[in-house]
Amino acid sequence: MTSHGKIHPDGTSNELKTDRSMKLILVTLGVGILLTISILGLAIAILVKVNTNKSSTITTTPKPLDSILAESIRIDDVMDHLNAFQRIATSSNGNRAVTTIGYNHTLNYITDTLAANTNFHVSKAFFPVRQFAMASDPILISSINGVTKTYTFSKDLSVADFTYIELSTRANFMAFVGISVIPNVGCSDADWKNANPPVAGRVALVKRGVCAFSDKGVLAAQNNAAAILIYNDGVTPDRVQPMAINLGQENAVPALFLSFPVGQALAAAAQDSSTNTGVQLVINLVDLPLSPVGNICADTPTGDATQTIVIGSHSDSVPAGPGINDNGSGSAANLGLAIALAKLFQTSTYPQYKYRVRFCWWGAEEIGLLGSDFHVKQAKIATDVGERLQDYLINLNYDMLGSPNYIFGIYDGHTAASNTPAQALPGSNKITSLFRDWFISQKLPWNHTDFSGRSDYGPFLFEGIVAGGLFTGADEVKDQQTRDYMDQMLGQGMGGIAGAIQDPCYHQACDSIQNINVFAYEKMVQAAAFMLENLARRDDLSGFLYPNGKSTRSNSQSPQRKYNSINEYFRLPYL
Ligand SMILES: *[C@@H]1O[C@H](CO)[C@@H](O)[C@H](O)[C@H]1NC(C)=O
Ligand SMILES: *[C@@H]1O[C@H](CO)[C@@H](O)[C@H](O)[C@H]1NC(C)=O
Ligand SMILES: *[C@H]1O[C@H](CO)[C@@H](O)[C@H](O)[C@H]1NC(C)=O
Ligand SMILES: [Zn+2]
Repeated sequence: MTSHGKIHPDGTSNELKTDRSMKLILVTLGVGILLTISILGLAIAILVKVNTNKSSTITTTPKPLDSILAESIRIDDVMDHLNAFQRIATSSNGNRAVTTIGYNHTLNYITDTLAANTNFHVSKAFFPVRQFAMASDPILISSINGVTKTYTFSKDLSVADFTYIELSTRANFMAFVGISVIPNVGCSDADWKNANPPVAGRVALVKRGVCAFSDKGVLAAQNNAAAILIYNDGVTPDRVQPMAINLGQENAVPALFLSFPVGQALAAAAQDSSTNTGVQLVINLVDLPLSPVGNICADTPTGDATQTIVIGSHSDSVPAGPGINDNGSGSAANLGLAIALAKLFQTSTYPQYKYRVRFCWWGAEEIGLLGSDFHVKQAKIATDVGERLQDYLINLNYDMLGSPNYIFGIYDGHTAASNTPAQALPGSNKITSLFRDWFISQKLPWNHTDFSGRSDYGPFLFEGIVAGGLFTGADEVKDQQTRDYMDQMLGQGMGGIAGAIQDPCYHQACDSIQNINVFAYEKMVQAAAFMLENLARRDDLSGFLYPNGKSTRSNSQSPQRKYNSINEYFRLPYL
């Protein structure tokens, strides 16, 4: 997840990274064919290479998994769930994104399968999500000393002067409105207060950088800007054109994204007191209702509800594709784990756990961790025993477990954001070590991955709940050293492809059932099962995870939420 769902602190989106990585690969491979064909070809090449090599070189003696649950879980069963998600996507316009029928079918499949195979208590909680679609192309016209200029809108960002920002509110300026250039990059309230002329009632022009785009949007609204125009910073050639971004569910201002030259020219004109500069803008939206999105949780009927282990994965895909690796693989693994545990509990030889286990499928991860965030917010105000945040000991998160050019990635507790509550750190580091030791015992290669809170564990971690998880890679390129290390551990040729993206179908239509490396996926599922059993069999899990004691923040103590609310690139169809 360094790769995954990441927006850099300066607001660089995944898309740009993907773009760059793709360019790198295209150059490396010297392929001059169409981008889509290359992506598909690459995915197939990686899978063929890895799968072919698997049969020839992998050692045959399976290692004991050090976990009855891990031994009991069958990858074929997990693949059945994944195939079901693929069938749902195929029969639902190719994806399982929130607000689509494919998403509803996904939720139904999860609840029906749980009902048929477990005696767990299943609950669904719905929360409303804002949808966004443009009714017509947005319009941006400037007037500088009476000379008007109409800027080019295009969905092809390489030719666009500007583009819309998702979850912009509507605007229809009849007259030209003056511009206020926000000093620095508009990340502090002081920047906004120091704008001259004052920004209230004017259009704020602010450069990309330093903080999340949504932070700039919040400050624009707080300072009563009539609209916000964000522009690229031109620092490198790939930071010139406008960007497709999303300002988040809570955005309350009209917003457009400008190219660097357009933003710079407007800023220069607006700052020159001898000129009279204003803009007109029109942002016409389709009226869409709030869409209900569901979280599903399934609880073991036994175990201490005030000491709950939460295992989460997200149930939605991006609109671009079926989302089988991202994040069908996590969802199916979670389902497989829940069912395997229910089956074991029904045997007399497998004692019940001391702790309750709550398996959850979060909705709307792809548009900003909305499902897990909603759940944590509810838990913070809940009073029922077992539903309160204080009842949670740990959140394990599984998202993207079968990337074609995989790594065995373990969230690295040491890379938690600096504002993570201290009580969550020792336990999170222990989870990292436990996973690492398991991979070592299995003679499998392993790598650390980023733990900055940009997936569904983020809201838990931010409230001081220990977290951990696994991740096989998204839009990062596998380097030579990592490939060689994996080759050395797994057998020559098993290490995948150096210089290629870990999941070349990340957030694309080709993220289908073909996009899963079953060998890697099985290991990750086993690791997840090992972790659950290892934790659940401890006498004093709370003492293990919170050696210095555990408290849960009250609402008033929580600082403004600082994990990124726009963790994934998200674009609804253009209506
Ligand atoms: C999905 O289910 C929700 C909740 O039951 C419902 O309101 C919504 O209309 C459904 N969406 C579609 C596309 O069927
Ligand atoms: C993965 O781990 C190996 C062995 O420690 C190391 O050489 C390699 O640099 C790591 N790769 C990444 C991307 O961290
Ligand atoms: C899949 O789940 C993982 C773990 O929660 C998460 O990090 C990742 O963002 C999810 N995948 C996508 C595409 O969101
Ligand atoms: Zn994603």
